[in-house]
Amino acid sequence: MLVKVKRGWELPEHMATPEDVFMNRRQIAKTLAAGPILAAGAAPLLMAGQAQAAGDPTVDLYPVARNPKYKLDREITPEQNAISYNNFYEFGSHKQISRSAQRLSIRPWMISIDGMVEKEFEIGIDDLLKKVDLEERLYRHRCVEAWAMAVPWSGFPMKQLVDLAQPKAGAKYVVMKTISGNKSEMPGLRQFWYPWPYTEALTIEEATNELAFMVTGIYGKPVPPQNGAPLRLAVPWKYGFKSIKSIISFTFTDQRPKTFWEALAEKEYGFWANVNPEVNHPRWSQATEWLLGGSQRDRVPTQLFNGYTEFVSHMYDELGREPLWR
Ligand SMILES: Nc1nc2c(c(=O)[nH]1)N[C@H]1C(S)=C(S)[C@@H](COP(=O)(O)O)O[C@H]1N2
Ligand SMILES: [Mo]
Repeated sequence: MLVKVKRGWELPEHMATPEDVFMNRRQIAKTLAAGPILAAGAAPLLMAGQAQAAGDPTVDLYPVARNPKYKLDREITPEQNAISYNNFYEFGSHKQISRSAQRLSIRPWMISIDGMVEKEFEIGIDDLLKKVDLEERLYRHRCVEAWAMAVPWSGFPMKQLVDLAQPKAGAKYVVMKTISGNKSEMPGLRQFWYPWPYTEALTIEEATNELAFMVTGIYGKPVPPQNGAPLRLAVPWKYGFKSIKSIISFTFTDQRPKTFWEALAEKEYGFWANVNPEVNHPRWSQATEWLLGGSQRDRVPTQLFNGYTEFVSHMYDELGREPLWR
């Protein structure tokens, strides 16, 4: 039987919902018992991960020229914070997954473009990189848990991928999925109560908005596994969970899918997920945020659409709750 458990010891910014809803006490006990074993096993992997980063076949592509159009209102987050405080539940439902993520094998990496497209195809990440124009962009990132960062991503506009895919006229959404299945590479997948694979989606209008960015690099280097190698999304006007990592498929469809967090708790993590300081999470305020590298006590105001109103407000009602095109 599934019992609703309240975990009072959790920090408010911890995304506790799925465990609250789906974990029973015995599962919690098992998960806690497994923790130290996983941590001990991860130690030698750091070296392997460093070797992999050094051997990334795309290392010579970076740095790429910065597009000056996308400006920040704050300092760039120190690299060490952005690459060591992560959400990537496939490696565990806590922030310190950067070591264990080094076991993700990122070559070969095939990406499937399918569904309502002129012609379905698969393409390897290195071939895809030859067909797109890489640039660097400074973007803010706002997690629904109320931490935020500002990072230099490298990558290409998602519109270039949509153009390559040639969606049919009736397609309305593009659904993206994260690699899954290999539990020795991704130990978090053993948490069977999550609806793997991690799935996200945008409307085609959102996906072709100039801000929607496919990330392949960070801080002038290939993006490391913990941040979503070799291909992840950055949609900075939405809460961070929309920015799906380590993508292996793009499916064009006229049906709105159930996304990963929406399937777990749709009232807390809805489909649109536009950053909005006036709509609180049921268990904490979204009015302010704290910056990675700083103190959780130093809060800065959160902005509607995470400050990207000029680029995206035309797509939604004035509160960003619903799209206008429906
Ligand atoms: N596949 C996958 N993508 C994911 C997540 C995840 O758990 N799995 N977490 C999301 C959340 S909640 C956030 S805030 C960002 C975190 O990105 P970062 O670790 O690069 O800061 O990744 C998003 N993409
Ligand atoms: Mo997040």
